[in-house]
Amino acid sequence: MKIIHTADIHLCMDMRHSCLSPKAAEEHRKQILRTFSSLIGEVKETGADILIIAGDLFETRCARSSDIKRAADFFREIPDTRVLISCGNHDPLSRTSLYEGIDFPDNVTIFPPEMAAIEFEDLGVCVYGFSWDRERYDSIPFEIPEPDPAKTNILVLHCDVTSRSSYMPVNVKMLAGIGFDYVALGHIHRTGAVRENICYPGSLEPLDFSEEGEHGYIFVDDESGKLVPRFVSFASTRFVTAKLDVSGITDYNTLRDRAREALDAGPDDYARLVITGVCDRSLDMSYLKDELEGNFRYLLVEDESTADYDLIRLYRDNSDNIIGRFILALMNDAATDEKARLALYCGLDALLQSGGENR
Ligand SMILES: [Mn+2]
Repeated sequence: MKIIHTADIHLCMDMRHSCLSPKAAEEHRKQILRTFSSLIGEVKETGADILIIAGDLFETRCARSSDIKRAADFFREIPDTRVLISCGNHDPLSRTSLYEGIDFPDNVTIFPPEMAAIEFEDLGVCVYGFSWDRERYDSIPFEIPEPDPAKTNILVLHCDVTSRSSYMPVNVKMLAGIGFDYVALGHIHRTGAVRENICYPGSLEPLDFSEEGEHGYIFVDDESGKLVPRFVSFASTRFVTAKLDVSGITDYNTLRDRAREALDAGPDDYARLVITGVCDRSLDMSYLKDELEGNFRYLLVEDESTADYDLIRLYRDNSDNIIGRFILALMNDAATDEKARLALYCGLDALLQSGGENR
């Protein structure tokens, strides 16, 4: 028996928290749909008996019923695979849910908002699952079922595995002790096995710069009667962040070359470059974006650097006010102490912003 376990696809998400431009966000939204379509191809190719979607298939606030219909049509392409959907906090099965009123094919089961068991006698498998019908659960709203040792038992849960959470906190130790052959989790967007047979696949495609690293799904295979999960990298994009300390860099070519070196990303990736340190006043960071953005799917440059001030001139122009006194107090220490230097520059940033003095 082969199972493909995915979760947190967030189809239709508008990416408004992603820091991408509206155009890049729209492109990523389409990419997520393309990747989901490829996953359906993967189901066909591997001949998976079961496709488990452990919550957040959709971003309900952005989806239209035609989008849900599109997903239902995808499932029509894999009639021999049992598709089991557990709704999560982003696509809860409420009365007004878009899942209602869409005609899903016979191979699809959407778990109800109570713990339910779906048995496939031909496979000797019983799959337990639950759909959220609201956006928060401070505790588990059901008893975890007792599995029948004569069968292969799988549990599907969209939940958190920390002790305190508003997203259905579940005690992993307790869960591991119950004896399920496999527990298919959803909700955490980074892939990881919390126990050998209790896994989060993570989001199928990463959704923003907080979702670095590899993304994909979990392929579960039956090896001599034991279910063995294996992560399969499947996403077409990566979100990559690099930090670049520009202290001491005085010419633009060096800045550009260091930025290139720092960004370990390619044309399919979303790249973010965070500029730190003390920046030479003559360097304009906007050139960096213009010159490098063609190397990536999208480039975000965040300038967190502090400007390198002309202290002598600034002191001369402000010797009779607080800016001059501030420079005088820190200037000697700043010559030898990096912390004092940063304190001086950050303080000047704040003072000059409020006082209207030029850099
Ligand atoms: Mn999610």
